[in-house]
Amino acid sequence: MSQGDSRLPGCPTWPQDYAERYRRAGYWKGETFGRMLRERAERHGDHTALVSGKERWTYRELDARVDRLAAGLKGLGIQPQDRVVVQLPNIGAFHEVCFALFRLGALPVFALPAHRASEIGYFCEFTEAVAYVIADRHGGFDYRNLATSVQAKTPSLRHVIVVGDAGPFTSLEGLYADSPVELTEPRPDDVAFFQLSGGSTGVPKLIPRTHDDYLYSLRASAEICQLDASSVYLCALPAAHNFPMSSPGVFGTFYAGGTSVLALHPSPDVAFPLIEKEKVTITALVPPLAMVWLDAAKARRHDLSSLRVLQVGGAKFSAEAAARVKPALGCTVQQVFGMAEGLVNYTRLDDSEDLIVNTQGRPISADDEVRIVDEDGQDVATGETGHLLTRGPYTIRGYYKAEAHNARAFTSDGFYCTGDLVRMTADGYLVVEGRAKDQINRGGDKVAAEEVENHLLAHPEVHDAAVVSMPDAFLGERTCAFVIPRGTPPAATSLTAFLRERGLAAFKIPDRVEFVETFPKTGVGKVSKKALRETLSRPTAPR
Ligand code: OOB
Repeated sequence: MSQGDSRLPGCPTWPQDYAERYRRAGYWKGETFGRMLRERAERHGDHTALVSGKERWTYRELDARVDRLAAGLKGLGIQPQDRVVVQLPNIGAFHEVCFALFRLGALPVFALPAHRASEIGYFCEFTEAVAYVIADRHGGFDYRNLATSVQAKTPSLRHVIVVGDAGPFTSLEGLYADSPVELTEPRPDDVAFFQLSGGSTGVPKLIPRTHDDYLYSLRASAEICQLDASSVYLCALPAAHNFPMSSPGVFGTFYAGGTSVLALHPSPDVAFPLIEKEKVTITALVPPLAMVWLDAAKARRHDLSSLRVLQVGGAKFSAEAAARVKPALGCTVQQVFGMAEGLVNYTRLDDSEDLIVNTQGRPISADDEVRIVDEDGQDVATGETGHLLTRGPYTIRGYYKAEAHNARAFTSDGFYCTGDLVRMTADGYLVVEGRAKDQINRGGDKVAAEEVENHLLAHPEVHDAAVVSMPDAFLGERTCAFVIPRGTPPAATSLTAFLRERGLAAFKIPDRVEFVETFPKTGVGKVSKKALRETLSRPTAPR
């Protein structure tokens, strides 16, 4: 048997023998998020846990506010195992809501601020969410309008909870009870929340992470990154993403008793003054942002000397760019190759310059099993490129309620098929060489080709659609949609407007649309995306 069952139906979990092994090895310590925060409040009560704008919370204050919020959420009728879609920008309320839900045993579903009606509607419906937590406005967008339309279509969604002006909905601020209430603690092996998969299929998949497995990954990450109570982590990427959440991210910084500083925007004009003021020691970026920071650092208008580690991950960081970090910012670069499904690889802070610049690191755990296989599932020789499969103490055994997909995305013995093409160096470090999954990595934002194609196919003038990546100097890749029209091609802008109206997140809207009469086919008659990508790099490509 390759998997067991968690208490929540539809969540595959580790088989008994593996669970026992991971406990015996000391990876799963039986901690929960709620208790972890309580212990930090007992140990580091007066130390600053979180900084967001003008607001600051000590561990004691954060712990107490989380208790009061958990009481208020319980008062609303939110129960253990209830799903709650959380879509908040980088503000303190995000972490208060997370930990209040963790203490209640209710399960956050971590949406990104960029998601719109298509994604949010799907998460709410698929998880039968009882509540949806938003900010009133952020980045020029009014989330209350989105909530109105999603709630109208989702019978399970009893509550919309708003940070700021709640309008017709429930105000988060009004939910903090005067005193805590008794709560039934979740079990350490319970699912704690859902992360989202970058995906390659029609709809995003939900990733169930347990207290035990996630706490192990962030505890070990904090050790690898040498975090302690004096560390100051700047969360510049969206807080809901796995990278700034747990690698080691804000949660790993809480684990170490350090301070987390939230930036509402990752641009240097927001982040650099925060680094100077809060004496930030470590932060995480995707490659395009790292490039922007490297350029902005030349102006030297801010004192960035506190920064010891710049982590870069989410997409491939070129060796040339990695080599520029130390001269430009005076800190160590750490490459991070991770996935919300589990496995995270890091270059170590004391690794040679060669490993740091030229590889994407090695796994967190001695029990991360990594296989690199050819098309037939046979292991390739060391140094050869192949498909990365992985299994281990913090890599899921299956997506939520996705039996048919799980049968393809996991081997019968429980390895997750990452869809990444990698090779392993003689020292056991991984180098990402490409991707076999039908996904575009748009500077760290993942776009599942099939999801966008399905939306395009809903357009009355579209006969067929194929979405592929095209190289881009800034983002690494952008998206191009090849479309076979039914008759006279519509304007490309009318197609992209159509996708926006369907509520697709902006980062998934194709950057370019090309109309063609037919698609090139592979030997077996499938659309050849490789050939489509090649037409984009040929000088004769249509413009
Ligand atoms: C992180 O997580 P996801 O779930 O958004 O995306 C995972 C995928 C990987 O399978 C790989 O295709 C790509 O993103 N990726 C990288 C990379 N880091 C992630 N490709 C090349 N080089 C890298 N350094 O992106 C994520 C999760 C935790 C920590 C860091 C990143």
